[in-house]
Amino acid sequence: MNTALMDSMEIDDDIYIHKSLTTAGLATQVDFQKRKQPSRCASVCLGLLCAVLLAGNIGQIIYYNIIIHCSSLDPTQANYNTLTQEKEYLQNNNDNLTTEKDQLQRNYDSLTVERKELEDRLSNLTKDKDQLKAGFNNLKNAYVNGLLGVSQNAWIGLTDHLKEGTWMWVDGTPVTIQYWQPGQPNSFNGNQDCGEIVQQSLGKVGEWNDDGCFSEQLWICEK
Ligand SMILES: [Ca+2]
Ligand SMILES: [Ca+2]
Repeated sequence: MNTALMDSMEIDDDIYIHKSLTTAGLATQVDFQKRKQPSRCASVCLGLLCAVLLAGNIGQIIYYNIIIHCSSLDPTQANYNTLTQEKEYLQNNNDNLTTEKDQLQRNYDSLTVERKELEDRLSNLTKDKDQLKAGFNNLKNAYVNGLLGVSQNAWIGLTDHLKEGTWMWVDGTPVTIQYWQPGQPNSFNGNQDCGEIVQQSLGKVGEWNDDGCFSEQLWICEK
């Protein structure tokens, strides 16, 4: 067998060398193949490790590109978050404004009640004032009437000389309370522009009449 020959020898998976080998050569070939087996296992393991690492890298790329990258740059999500914050801000503002509105409404209602009370008080005071003024004028007219004798008349400072039918006191103040006799003033013959008091029975308020300012008679003035 030292001279036995082999027609071919497998050096690796793809290459064959045609060579005549001796027994020693064959032993060398067997030793070579034995030394070659760990190298092939290491290559396989290295290949598997590379595949695992490659798969890991691909997974990381997918994770960052699809999950993290997409979630962080998703404009729809970002807009939703922004709109949610704006909604909460506007809701808080709306709540504050509603509270202020309610407080202002309560203040307005309170002021409305106070205003109505003040208007009622003013109206009552105005009525009291008018009643006091009417009472005072009655007393004053009755006092003047008491100064006159029976059937006696007196000028009291009334005139419509400036404008027919518009009576005022000679100092220019308007006449607010009037005591005209029934049917007076009648501006008889168109020349009655002065007012006089016509004496009434004692205890009554004197009544007024318009007469011609040319008539000479008693006059009474208020200081
Ligand atoms: Ca007149
Ligand atoms: Ca008259």
